[in-house]
Amino acid sequence: MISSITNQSALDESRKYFPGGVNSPVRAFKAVGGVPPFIVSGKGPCITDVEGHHYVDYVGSWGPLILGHADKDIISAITSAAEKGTSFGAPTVAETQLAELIVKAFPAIEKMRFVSSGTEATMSAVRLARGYTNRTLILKFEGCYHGHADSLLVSAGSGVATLGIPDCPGVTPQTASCTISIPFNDFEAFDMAFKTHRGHIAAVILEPVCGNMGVVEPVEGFLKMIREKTLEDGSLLIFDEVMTGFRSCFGGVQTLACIEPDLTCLGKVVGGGLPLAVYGGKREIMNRIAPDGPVYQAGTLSGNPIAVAAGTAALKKLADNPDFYTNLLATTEKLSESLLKAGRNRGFDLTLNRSGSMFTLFFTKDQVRNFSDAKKSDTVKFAKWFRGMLSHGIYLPPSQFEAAFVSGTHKQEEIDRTIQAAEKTFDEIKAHTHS
Ligand code: HOZ
Repeated sequence: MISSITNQSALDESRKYFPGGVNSPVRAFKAVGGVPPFIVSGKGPCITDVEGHHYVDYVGSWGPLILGHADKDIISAITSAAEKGTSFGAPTVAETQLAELIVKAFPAIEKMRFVSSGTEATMSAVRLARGYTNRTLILKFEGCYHGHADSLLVSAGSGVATLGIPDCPGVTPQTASCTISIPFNDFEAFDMAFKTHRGHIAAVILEPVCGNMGVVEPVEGFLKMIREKTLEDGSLLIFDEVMTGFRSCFGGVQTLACIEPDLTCLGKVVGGGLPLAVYGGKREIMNRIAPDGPVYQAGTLSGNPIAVAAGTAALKKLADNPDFYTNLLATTEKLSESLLKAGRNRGFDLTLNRSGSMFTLFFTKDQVRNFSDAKKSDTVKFAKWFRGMLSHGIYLPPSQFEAAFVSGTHKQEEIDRTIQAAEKTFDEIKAHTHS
């Protein structure tokens, strides 16, 4: 049955039922063109589509799969949890055990709540910040993406940037006006925002390393300055570590940067590839959440036993392997530097931004330190690069404004295959440009 299906026929069918034929916009390949492969399976660093093509995968389900596809320990944890029941809507001991692991990795999280997606985590953290401070305004950064809650869809990255949607219809002007958005890495704009709105900003929310405008790291002192100013003004600092949480290291960017946010949002890796996310932070703040406090937030599938089992298995495996992150970093460094070299040697203007095991290749020779810089990248060239790589069996994020993710299962063989594909792709783009 599978052999008679093509990616095109699968897309034609799915378009009858889903907008764009997909269940999350970037998957439709609108920014890069072509037909998205419909995936039937994944193992380790590779995925296979309905036509039987194998790809080295650098999407990794958009970040969760740091241990690769179908990790045997995660699968066995999922299987044994499922055999005992798939959902109870009641507390389980397993939730507390996962919470203990999270607190060990993130000392700034004293108390937490499990939810099912990163969007739920950030949306709830923002509500809590407003409820706790009795203030209204939220400050975010242009090109940072914190899920699709109304108040956070202002100047957002990820799919919003990919599709060039400046203001999302359906978000009321009243809601949007409570979100201030300023450029990332801009000390002056931050200072000005706090001067203008002193005493009214409930929270500053940011990806401490951005992944949704492509990868962009904070410049020296930027996170520290934000921490100092928020403390001084009495507004909360929310780190959205949905992408970076258990990816940059076992304790996220906050551990590497030695910054303690008031609230942290986690997702992706923490769920081991299943829908689980977390928001948490200082006990005093989290005690404002219902039923201990009046800020309401709930969810039927929150703390779902299968997701909790998958997350626990993933975190235990990462915690038990002290060399995991060092090796992952070395692999990513080797791979990304070789890609950069392959392109530059062929005369392409490129900038590589890498943070841990996340990287983005921008088609510009200039530094990329914020969203305006990222938008200067030649997205037409990016699309050609993306399609070329796909045709040579390399599955990259189908947007300039996303991060590529490397997993612990990407080994020399996959790296070599990727570099060869890159050399061919750059040559082809060049030949095509000059013909
Ligand atoms: N917003 C996700 C990337 N930053 C994409 C989610 C998806 O398409 O699965």
